[in-house]
Amino acid sequence: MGLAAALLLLLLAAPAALAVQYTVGDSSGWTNTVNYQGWVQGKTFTVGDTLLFTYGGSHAVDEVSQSDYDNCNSGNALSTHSDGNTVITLSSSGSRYFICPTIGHCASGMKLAVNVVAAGGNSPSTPSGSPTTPRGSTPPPPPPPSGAPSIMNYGFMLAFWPVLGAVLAIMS
Ligand SMILES: [Cu+2]
Repeated sequence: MGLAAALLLLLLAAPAALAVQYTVGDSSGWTNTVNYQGWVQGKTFTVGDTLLFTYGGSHAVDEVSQSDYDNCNSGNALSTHSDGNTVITLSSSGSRYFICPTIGHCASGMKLAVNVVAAGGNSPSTPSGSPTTPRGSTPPPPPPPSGAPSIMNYGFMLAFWPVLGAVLAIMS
């Protein structure tokens, strides 16, 4: 009983403790040779997770609005980082947009949009009210069905209990 309760507590507590740090571009880092639309595919960014941008002196990280992301405009950046090792905490649900302000880099693809979902796993309500799904937010495919083994077990149980009953009846 104590062990079961402890395991249950662990299961309940674990999701909150599992904040993930994503290194943007993985080993390539934040540079102009990575397709960041491709990099976000299949990843689920949850409130509390962090993005780590690693980059050399020719790059920087500007967080921008969606329209400035679309237009590669760094003139109204919400925040600017150029330390080469920038950690951004995804502190709320919704979309976040990052571009490199170096001339030509954003236009050549050095731009990152992430959709951050609430820790409970629910999709955030879109603040703009737009019904369109943001790019890269396609949910992952469901896990493959694992029904076969349990069906086999069920069949085994169906066969097992009458046999056991017969054996016990014979023995008594
Ligand atoms: Cu750059």
